[in-house]
Amino acid sequence: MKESLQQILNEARERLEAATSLKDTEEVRIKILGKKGDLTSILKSMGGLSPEERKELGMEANTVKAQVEQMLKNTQEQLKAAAQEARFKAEKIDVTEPGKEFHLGTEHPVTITINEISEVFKSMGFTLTEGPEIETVYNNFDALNAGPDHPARDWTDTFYINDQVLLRTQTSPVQVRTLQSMKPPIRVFAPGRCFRCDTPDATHSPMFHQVEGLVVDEGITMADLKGVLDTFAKKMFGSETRTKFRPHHFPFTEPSAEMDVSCFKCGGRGCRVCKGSGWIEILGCGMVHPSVLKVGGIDTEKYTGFAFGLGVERVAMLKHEIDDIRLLYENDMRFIEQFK
Ligand code: 2U9
Repeated sequence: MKESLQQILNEARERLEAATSLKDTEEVRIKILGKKGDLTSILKSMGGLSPEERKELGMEANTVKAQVEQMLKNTQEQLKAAAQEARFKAEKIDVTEPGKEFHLGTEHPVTITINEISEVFKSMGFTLTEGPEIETVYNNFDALNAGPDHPARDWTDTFYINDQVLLRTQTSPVQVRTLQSMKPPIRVFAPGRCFRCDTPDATHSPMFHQVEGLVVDEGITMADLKGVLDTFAKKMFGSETRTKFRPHHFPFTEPSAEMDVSCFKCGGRGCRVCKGSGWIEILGCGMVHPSVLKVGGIDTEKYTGFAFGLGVERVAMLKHEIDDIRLLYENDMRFIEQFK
């Protein structure tokens, strides 16, 4: 057995000296120290020896084991060092080469405009609200007083998912949810994505963004609407901005109006941006229709409210003199980076 131990040690030495990879060293380890390895077999077969022989041979076997382990460790370290050395030799790094350009994205002009509008309304005490883009037909149309034959309901104008669910065509359903979940005083605004079946052209996109607002409290009148929206216009387009309100019609507001601002480019003299008129149409607004307030369980004897809605792309395009809405969705960095 002593001879066998010596042979094991010699074999280990020879094979490890010849090893060229970690796989070779692992094979040596398994052959000698593994569960069915040569040394393990010897240790197992020592049961039949006398106690003295077992003690002596045991000590020698342990010495051989320690030696093999040490040789394995040394060889593995040498092989690892050699592999690293070879890699370092093979890889050449040109430290004088210029680094890769790090391209940091910029905020999208639609995001910038939403943020600007949001800051103005927040400064006037409005709270930001959000809701789902997939809505019920009820929240998008019925609750907003759009009768069963309202043209906007047409499947050619609206993306229906089924006869009760659609992609919201405006952010108004967010305020319907607000009316149903909050008690007055209410002062919220809702920016978000909307969808309509429009063929894309220079002024239309099937996906666009709106910001809508809603105020409900005791004693709210058209004067509050005009005051808030005139302040918004001055904060958004400059303190010299003047506003005018023209009568209009929406199913969800009565009376309804559209608000024009004096042209922020020419100050009202007439230019390309205002198409020579001196005025630019910016938003729609009105006093919330009592039927809509009732849908939210609001006591219409006690409370009144006003609402408004504006198209974000339209504001961004006017402010930055962008003449084609499609430029906003192509995500060409050369275009987007101009709004940093
Ligand atoms: C509730 C009650 C009333 C939201 C309003 C408008 C007027 C409006 C358009 C402007 C341009 C949409 O992007 S656009 O096409 N919107 O003119 N929106 S009042 O009125 C509401 C909303 C929710 C519960």
